[in-house]
Amino acid sequence: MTPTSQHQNGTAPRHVRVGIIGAGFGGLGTAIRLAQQGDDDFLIFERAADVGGTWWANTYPGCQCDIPSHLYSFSFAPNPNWSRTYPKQPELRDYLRTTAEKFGVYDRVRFESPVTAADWDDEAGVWRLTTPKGDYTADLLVAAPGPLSEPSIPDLPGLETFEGTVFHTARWNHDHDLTGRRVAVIGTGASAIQAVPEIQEVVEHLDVVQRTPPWVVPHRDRPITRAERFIYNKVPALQRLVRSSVYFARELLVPGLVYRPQIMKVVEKLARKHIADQVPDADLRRRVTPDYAIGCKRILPSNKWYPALGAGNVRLVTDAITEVRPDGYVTADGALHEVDTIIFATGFYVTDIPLANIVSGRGGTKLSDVWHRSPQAYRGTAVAGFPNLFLLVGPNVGLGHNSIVFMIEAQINYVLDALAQMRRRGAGTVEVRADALEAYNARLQSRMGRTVWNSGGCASWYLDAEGRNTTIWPDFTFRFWSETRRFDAAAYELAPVRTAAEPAVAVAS
Ligand code: N01
Repeated sequence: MTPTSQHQNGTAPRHVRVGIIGAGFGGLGTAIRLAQQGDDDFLIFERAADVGGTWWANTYPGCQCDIPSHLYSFSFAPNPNWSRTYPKQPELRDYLRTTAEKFGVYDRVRFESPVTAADWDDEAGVWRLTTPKGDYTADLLVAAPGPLSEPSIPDLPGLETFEGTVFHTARWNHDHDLTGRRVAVIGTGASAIQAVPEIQEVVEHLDVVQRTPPWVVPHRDRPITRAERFIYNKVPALQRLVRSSVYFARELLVPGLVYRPQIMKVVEKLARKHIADQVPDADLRRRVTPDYAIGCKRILPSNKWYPALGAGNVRLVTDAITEVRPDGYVTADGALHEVDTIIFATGFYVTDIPLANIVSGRGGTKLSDVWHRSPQAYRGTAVAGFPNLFLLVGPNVGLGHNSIVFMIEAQINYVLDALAQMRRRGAGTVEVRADALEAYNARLQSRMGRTVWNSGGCASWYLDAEGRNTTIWPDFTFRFWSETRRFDAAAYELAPVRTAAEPAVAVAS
């Protein structure tokens, strides 16, 4: 790669070969791999004040990854010193920061620099990036904003009249002491089941507002002993072995999730036993037992959720909220529930990610106008009409059962091979062909019908407004890995580097 940055007396470069949006696992991973191969002409644009992405933004009490530590980390940066089998948010945030520093990419991050517009300039063959701290151009744009980064708060009538404190789990208000408060947590997804047991212990009263009960299984989280850590430090191969066994154990869920949902009955039995063991009250047991197939929504591990719901200061509310008033909220049965704090654990914008509103491709077409809230991409990475744009954890790359870092690393391989092939072929732009994208998605969607996500009888954020699953990868993850090992140039139009005066000419692929 020919460095095109203009490092002038330490001032930021205005043009880079690769612009990266987001300093979470995706953005940092891309940067590190570029740096490792000597391509250092890149910058990361991050809206937050530090690296970490999800693991920087989510600081709610109890925030923890529900994928084991040894697997939920970069393959090229194992951490033999994880303190728990499932990492808590501060440790993950620190891991990402330490890794960015160790691999020398930390100072390539432009903090508090959200990209507010990314426009493809067809004349110049570059992406024009607008940030509050200056404008940039980039030959290639790697967008890794995170699929779960924009909190979604339901539009409840009267919410603006509420006189207490309101916030979302992903924007936790640490200045608001919950001790002795009357609190409502709305939502019972992955974030709620981690936060509720923590805050239940300090609040005076807690309402947990449930629309759909989650399936919850026993959690195998435990501290990793000093002896284990010592061994991982001395024998790295052992840690790799643990990582692989965790990975393959998780892949064992795929046949049930994707091919034969009946297989998931085994896991459902475990979850039902968990309810029977932890919920003595028959009425509560009935109300927390889901009526859809397990796996249809993310399966949540917790040993603390049901005991928290059964605590004396907690009430499970299952009537829908109809209105918010200055002193509380009203449910469909007409009851006013007086609270002074409302915490939304209501998830994120997923199928209508805000990034799609700020990225414009050929002819100024917005990504959101192409997707119409039903995103699709080729290999979850490329979109026709958007040259030199690579999405990380784009459509249908998400997982419920295994580590997303695995998928991210697969996509990074793909992007790096695209760059290598562009260089080899003298290409200035790559753009996926519309027919390749369409055929890829037709194939992908044809497999969705029988999956538990589509057939399990639940409504989840995996499905878009039309009921299309645009979120989850419907196969073994090693298949995604093998499909993205090489950049398949035949699915793309490649054009040489050109000047404004020259028309685009295809490069032989
Ligand atoms: O969000 P969610 P989350 N009225 O969308 C409810 C990842 N994650 O932040 O099920 C009432 O799962 C909604 O109800 P329903 C993980 O991938 C990972 O908890 O739609 N309720 C649901 O109960 C996860 O899947 C970790 O009927 C309303 C809840 O809000 C993803 O983040 C930890 C409502 C939203 O649940 C999102 O999790 C935490 C309304 N109007 C999160 N609107 C790890 O450990 C929504 N709800 C890796």
